Amino acid sequence: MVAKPVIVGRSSSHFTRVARIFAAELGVACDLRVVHDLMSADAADYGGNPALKMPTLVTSHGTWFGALPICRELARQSSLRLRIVWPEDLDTPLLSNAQELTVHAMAMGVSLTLGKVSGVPVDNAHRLKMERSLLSTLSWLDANVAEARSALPAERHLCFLEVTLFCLTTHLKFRDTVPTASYSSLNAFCESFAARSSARATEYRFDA
Ligand SMILES: N[C@@H](CCC(=O)N[C@@H](CS)C(=O)NCC(=O)O)C(=O)O
Repeated sequence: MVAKPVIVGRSSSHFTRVARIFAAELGVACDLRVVHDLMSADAADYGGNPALKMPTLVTSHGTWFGALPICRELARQSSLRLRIVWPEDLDTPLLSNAQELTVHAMAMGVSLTLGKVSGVPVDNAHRLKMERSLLSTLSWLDANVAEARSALPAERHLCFLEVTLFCLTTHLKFRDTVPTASYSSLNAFCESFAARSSARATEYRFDA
């Protein structure tokens, strides 16, 4: 049993940052329990997640696996009544595809980073395909981010699509996964989102 909710994850992880930004925006104080060994095969190191993935949210009344379920639980726990745009609210092809491709690119980023640290050769066919997939997904997102954002409800406080897009784009730069300088629309969006105190409080860094 824990008094204060705990997010199990890493300060360098983009899915963890999504959860932490939601926690900060929603005013739900959480501790971070760092997953120190990325190669650990012990679910206990990931807050009990048998998939050996982070983030996990551990609270006094239950444990949630994965960024989106965690964000939903944080919203339930929050006393603030924020207007949040969730993936199921994205009911046009443009918005729905933007969300799908953002989460896909995040998963590609995870696989490419793990491939790099575990020594997958640069000319490995699957690695090359993942890189191609990531780059073409980023081009699509860059071309569509402005129109997609202008189609979002104007009165929103928080939007899962925007938070994931921010965490994705900034993480690619942080980990140098692929060059990002040419994605001017994505970078412009990130610059404005980065001014939020939730973004400033969760800047990527490698945990000690
Ligand atoms: N479906 C999960 C995916 C989480 C995920 O891929 N997390 C990465 C860190 S950003 C991870 O656990 N990486 C370690 C690994 O894949 O071994 C979510 O939405 O939270």
